[in-house]
Amino acid sequence: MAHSNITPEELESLKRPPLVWVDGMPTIGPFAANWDNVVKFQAREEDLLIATYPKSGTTWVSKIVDLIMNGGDMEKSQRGAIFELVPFLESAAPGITSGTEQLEKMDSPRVIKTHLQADVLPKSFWEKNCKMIYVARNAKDVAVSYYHFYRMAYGHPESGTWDEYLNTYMEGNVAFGSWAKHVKGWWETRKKHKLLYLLYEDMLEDPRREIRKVMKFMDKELPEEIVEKIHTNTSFQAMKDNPMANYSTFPYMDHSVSPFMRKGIRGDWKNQFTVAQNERFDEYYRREMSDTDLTFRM
Ligand code: PPS
Repeated sequence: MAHSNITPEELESLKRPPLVWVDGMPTIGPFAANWDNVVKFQAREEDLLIATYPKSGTTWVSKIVDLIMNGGDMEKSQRGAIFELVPFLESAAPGITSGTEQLEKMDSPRVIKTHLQADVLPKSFWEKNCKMIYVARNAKDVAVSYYHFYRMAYGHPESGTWDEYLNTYMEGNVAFGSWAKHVKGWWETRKKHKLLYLLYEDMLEDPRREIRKVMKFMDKELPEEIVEKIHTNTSFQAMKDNPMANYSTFPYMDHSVSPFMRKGIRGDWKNQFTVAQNERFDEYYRREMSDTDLTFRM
């Protein structure tokens, strides 16, 4: 299990820790306490890393990868919650087995989740030439999803109002830092490393096509009916209804504030941004993304 029992009183006292900067990147307070173990983490050649900026489709692609590894066998894929099957490398908190501890005990092949910026990733992943899948999502929908996640996942600092949060996000003072730095850093990485760069919006547009891309990258051939099964079992509604995928068994979250599986759509930012906020954001976006050929569909 990824976490042991923790009393409601203990949980209460651990809520809303401030962010801590490690290697120039802001991270969740308690994660910093385990940072040495992250830096010296020993990747193995057969590891598959799933890297994302938060709220970009991590859980979705994790479930797809686990199903592909298990030939589409849904029963096998239900052997544990997604955060147990695909441990979160840098996670650490009282009452929870840290990601590094979980991974050390795990047999190969391991699938590993990280939100670290490319330049902060432990060097053993590069040395072992591990395969990596990166998923990026457009900056505006991420901002909205992340805001609601801050509200419901109390390992983060208080979100403040939406307007305050949006400013903090644009400043890069949220957990795992600047969205722009993250997506650009990993985009550059794909030029020199075995990295499959996926877009959340492409996954929404044609999930079967993206599942096939992941299969190819993993050197797995599966018949079309299995692709269909994987697609069905990883739809937003299927994952929302699945306690092994929807984080309902994870502590530190209050799904009554906002569910982890919230909307799963593109363009929800239009329901959240005011016209003025959108103008401010577009200016930020032009500034931050002027030096890259990476483009997004908002
Ligand atoms: S985390 O906490 O960073 O690991 O979150 P992450 O899994 O990256 O992102 C959560 C958002 O992804 C949406 N989601 C999905 N969308 C479409 N289809 C599927 N199957 C799916 N699974 C998760 C989830 O709803 C969050 O987005 P929002 O916009 O908040 O709904």
